[in-house]
Amino acid sequence: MVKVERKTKEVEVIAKLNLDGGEIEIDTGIGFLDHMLTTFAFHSEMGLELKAKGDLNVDEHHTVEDVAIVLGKAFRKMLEERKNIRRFGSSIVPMDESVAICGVDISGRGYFVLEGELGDAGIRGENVIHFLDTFCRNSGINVYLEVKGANAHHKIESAFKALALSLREALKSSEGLKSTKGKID
Ligand SMILES: [Mn+2]
Repeated sequence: MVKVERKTKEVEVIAKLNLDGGEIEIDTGIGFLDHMLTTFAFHSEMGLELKAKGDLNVDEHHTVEDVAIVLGKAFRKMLEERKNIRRFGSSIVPMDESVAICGVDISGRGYFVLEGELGDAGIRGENVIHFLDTFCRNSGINVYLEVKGANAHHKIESAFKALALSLREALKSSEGLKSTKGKID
């Protein structure tokens, strides 16, 4: 289990992450983000306790960003102790008329690519993109995501589920380090 805290004049975040499972309890003050993070933790079979208190009177941006920074740093910390993993994972997750196609490489080099339009659901689509991009850069995880469909809630939720399933696969143990150069970064 790792614990990461971040406190700025805009947002306070505290997160406990356990890649091997455990309690899931999310309270960011943004209902939709709580829903996505709960779904993410549940389907990735991780334990995640995350509390954030941000300046939602301004808008959701700072809270979304700082939660992604903390979650990303928690992953990076956990990955330092877990080198022998499959590294790659992928999944296709439909949700009614929508579908998300996701591939991840736990490469140590954070990069996020999105194909498709998310649209606005409980939070603005641009903030979902900002969340995923910030998470990737802070965790060192490379995520490719393709989303199709009509309903923004479905598209975003299928994206979080697809990311969860891809990471669950990529984090499974392997024999030895999965890198021909002998180093992940
Ligand atoms: Mn939903």
